[in-house]
Amino acid sequence: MQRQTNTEEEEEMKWWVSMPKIELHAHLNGSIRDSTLLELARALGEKGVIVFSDVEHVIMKNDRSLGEVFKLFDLIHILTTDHKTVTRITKEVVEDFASENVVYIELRTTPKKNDSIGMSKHSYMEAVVEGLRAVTAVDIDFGPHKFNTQDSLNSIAMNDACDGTKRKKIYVRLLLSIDRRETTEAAIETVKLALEMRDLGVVGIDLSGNPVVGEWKTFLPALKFAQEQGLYITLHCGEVPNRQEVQPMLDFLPQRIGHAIFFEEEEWRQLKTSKIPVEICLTSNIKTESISSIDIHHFVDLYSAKHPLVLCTDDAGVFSTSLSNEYKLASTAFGLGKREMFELARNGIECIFAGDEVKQDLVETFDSAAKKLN
Ligand code: 6MZ
Repeated sequence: MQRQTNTEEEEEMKWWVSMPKIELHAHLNGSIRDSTLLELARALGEKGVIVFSDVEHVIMKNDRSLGEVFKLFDLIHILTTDHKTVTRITKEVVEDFASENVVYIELRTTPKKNDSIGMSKHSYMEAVVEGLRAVTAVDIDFGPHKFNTQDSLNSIAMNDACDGTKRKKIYVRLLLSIDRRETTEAAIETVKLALEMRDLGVVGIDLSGNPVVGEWKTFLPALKFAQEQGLYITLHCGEVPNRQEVQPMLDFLPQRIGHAIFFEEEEWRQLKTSKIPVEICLTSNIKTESISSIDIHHFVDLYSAKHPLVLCTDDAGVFSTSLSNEYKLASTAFGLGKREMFELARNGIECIFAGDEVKQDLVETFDSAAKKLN
C-alpha cells in the first residue's frame, strides 16, 4: 500500500473528525487532556503533595500494561478528586468529544468518597453535573437541560463539518461506575445514587475497575437491584481471562458489555445468540496488550456476524486516542470503507441508553450529515 503524505493524512483525518459519532464507553478520569493533568500535577508539586518530575513521565508514558493503567488511575485520582477539578474535567472532556463531532456520549464515572475534603459520592456527582452545566463551547442536552443555548455564546464553534449554520450540539448521559474494589454496600450506594439522579441525566450503571480484583458475586446484589429498578446496565466482561465470570455476566443479560476479549467458544455463541451489543475499544486493547495484534481483534468476527458493535475510546487521555482516530484505525486495519464506517457509527444509535425521541433526533443528524459528507 502506498504511504500517504502528511497533507493527505491530515485531509483523511478531517473526514473522520467531521463524521458524526456516538461514544458509549468513555471513563471520565481516563479522558482528561494531558495538558490538564500536567497542570494539576504541577500545582500539587508546588504544594509539596507530590514530586512533579516523578509524576510527569508517568503521565506522558505511551504504552502501559493493564496493571500499569490501574496504577496510573490511582495517580490521576490524587490529581483530580476535589469538587472544583471534577467540575473542570467534566466540562473539558465533554467539550473535547463535541469538538470532534461526537453527537451523543454516555460518560461514565465512579462516584467517590473522600471524607478529608468533605466529598461524598453524592457531592462528587453534583460536581460532575456542575461540569455539564458549565459547558459553553457547544449546546448540551443532558436530560433536564435541553440544548442549553446562550445567546452570548453564539459566536463560538459553529458546526462547520456537518452543518454550516448551527452550533455543535451534544447529548450527554451519565453512567455511574461500580469499581471492582468496592464492597456490596458501596455498590448499592452507587445504585441508589443513580436512582436519585435519574432526572439529572443518569441512565445506568457500569461495572469496571481492575478486572483481576473482586468477584462477580460481590456486585451481583447491587446490579440486580439496578436491573429491577429499570436502570440500564453495562459490564466490563472478559477483559482478562476469567472462567468464573463471563458466563454469569452473559446470563445476567446486561444491555451492553465492554471489551469481550477473553471468551471461550461457547461464550461467543451465547453472546451472538443474546445479541448483547459490545463496546469495542481497539487502541485500549492493543496498548494494554490484551490483544497482541489488531489483525486478530474480535471486531472482525463480530462485524462479519453483524453483531451489534460500537467503537469507543475507553480512556482517550490515558491511551492518547480520540473517537475519530478509532474509526480511522478500524477502517485501515479491517479494510472498511467510509460508507461502511459511517453505517457502523449510525448503527450505534440502536445501542444507546435513551428513548425514541433522542434516537430519532440522532437519526436525523446522521442523515443530514450523510448528504453533506458523500
Ligand atoms: C476497567 C477501567 C478501564 O471512574 O474515575 N477504568 N476499568 N478496564 C479499563 N480498561 C483500560 N479504564 C478505566 O475513571 C477511571 C476509572 O475507570 C475504570 C477504573 O475503575 C478507573 O479507576 P473514573 O472517572
